Amino acid sequence: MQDAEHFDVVIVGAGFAGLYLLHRLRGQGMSAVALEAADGVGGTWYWNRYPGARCDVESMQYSYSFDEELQQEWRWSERFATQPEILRYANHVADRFDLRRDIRFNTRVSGAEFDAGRDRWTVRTEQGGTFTGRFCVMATGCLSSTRLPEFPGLESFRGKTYHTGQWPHGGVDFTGQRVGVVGTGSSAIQAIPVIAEQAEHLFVFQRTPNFSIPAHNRPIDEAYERSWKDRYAERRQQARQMRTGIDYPINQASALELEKAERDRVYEERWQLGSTSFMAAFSDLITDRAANETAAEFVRRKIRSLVHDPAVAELLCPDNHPIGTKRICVDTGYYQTFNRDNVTLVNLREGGIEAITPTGLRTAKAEYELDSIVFATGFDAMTGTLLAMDIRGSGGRTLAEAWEAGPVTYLGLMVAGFPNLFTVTGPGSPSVLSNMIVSIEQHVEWITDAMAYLRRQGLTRIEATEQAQEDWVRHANEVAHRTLYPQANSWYMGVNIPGKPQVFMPYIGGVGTYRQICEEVAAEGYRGFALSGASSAAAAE
Ligand code: N01
Repeated sequence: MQDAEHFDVVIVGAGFAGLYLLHRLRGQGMSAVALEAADGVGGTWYWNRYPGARCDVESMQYSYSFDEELQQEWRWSERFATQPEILRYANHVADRFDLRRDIRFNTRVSGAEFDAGRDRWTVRTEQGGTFTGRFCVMATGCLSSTRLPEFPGLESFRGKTYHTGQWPHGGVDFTGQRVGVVGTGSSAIQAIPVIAEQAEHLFVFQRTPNFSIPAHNRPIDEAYERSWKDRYAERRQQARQMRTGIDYPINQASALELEKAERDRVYEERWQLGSTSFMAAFSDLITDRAANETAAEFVRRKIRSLVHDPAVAELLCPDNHPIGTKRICVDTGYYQTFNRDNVTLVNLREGGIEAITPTGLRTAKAEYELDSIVFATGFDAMTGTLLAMDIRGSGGRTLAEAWEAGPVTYLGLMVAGFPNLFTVTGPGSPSVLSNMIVSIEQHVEWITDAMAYLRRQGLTRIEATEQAQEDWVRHANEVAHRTLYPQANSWYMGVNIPGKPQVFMPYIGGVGTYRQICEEVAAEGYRGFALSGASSAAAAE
């Protein structure tokens, strides 16, 4: 066993959260190390290298705002950046701020334990390392544990299999191949049009059709770039106050106030604008089923107009959830891809996947010969990565025990019984419902400010109280159930993982509102957190 290494803060993960944490903590004169399972920085953008992968938040907004020179100097090439460009950006940030020297790559954390006598965390890695810190921050991302359903016969398949979330670094050439894609979520909807251009034949295995809005991606021209950079401070500030953390036009009117023709004109404008701002066409789309249905039906009409074969179009029309209650997808030519001769949509509702065979895939209705299978089957979202580690708080209680009935947190930042352990964009915070970089910056700043506050006060421990956690969970549930979101079988609800407790995990109160609550909590001396000091010897460590 290697000797333990000691820091003020142990960070798990070197994605966008881990990188900014390192930078901020260094600025505060605190020692920190980031433990990263991959051999490079970037988190989500390191792993998700599937064809067509790009962000569905505009590049000018999906980027750090903490450094004026960085945001002025970095130049995005497209309205929606590709995965390679975002990864280049993450690497640029790591180099620019000289962060790599505090990152241990190829280092996967297996567990973390709180020592209540010394107010310190001991973090262990699969590689045999031990790291201790006054604080431990889980910057582990929300979509970092891939999910591959247990298809019988998977290991018998003689071709190649891939998961979108663990894509080979060298890329994959599907030329001349019969390819199957399982799943039709955001990842699949981006990958399918690109794979279809390469493969000899593509079979898309769909269980649930999803709503997708065109990206209308384009290169960023000088004028557009200037329209952001000349007013960056103001526009970033605006984004921080928005419900989603994205600065886009919001219509405060109800969808039901207008005549159909006028309402459709508004939807058409949004469709032309593209991307997730479609859901801001009216104010009541996520709270009123009738209003929501007008938007859903507009998109279904679009699908019917884009897809030539009426039977295929009908299969692609979502029919079992309100629009937006599963993460809305953003695509480039997704629906049109089904007009290609080399693409077949297979409806798994007529009979699901029974087995993977040595030569392909068998459903209850037919057998498909395949050279490669791409599983775009998603993630054990928000809690999967945290619960994969053996995390033990006060009295040795595990996080798995604390979250047996679903994740509970105070503000998505801390869990009662786990002092000095923070989660970035954890369950109970806006997280996956928001522009992740905006939420990451807010969390990192709040967390590091809290650490600095403790230090100034000569304190060594911060912990969410049971009461504050209970109140927050109740509030978060109430807000969620005022919306249509819990009506969908989504990964937000944990439905995609067998046995996972079904609770709505992110906080839907909005990024702006949430930020204000966090600021008030801090201004009131960290209301709802118990702050204390250890012995003077421990405090000096
Ligand atoms: O995963 P998903 P994802 N048999 O869980 C299907 C973010 N993201 O990787 O709906 C057959 O959404 C499953 O079917 P069903 C974004 O937040 C962002 O696509 O369960 N099918 C579904 O179709 C997103 O929401 C970006 O019936 C099975 C699919 O697999 C999140 O990541 C890009 C099955 C899984 O879809 C996750 O997206 C990509 C089975 N046994 C991702 N099991 C952008 O920023 C599962 N499925 C653009």
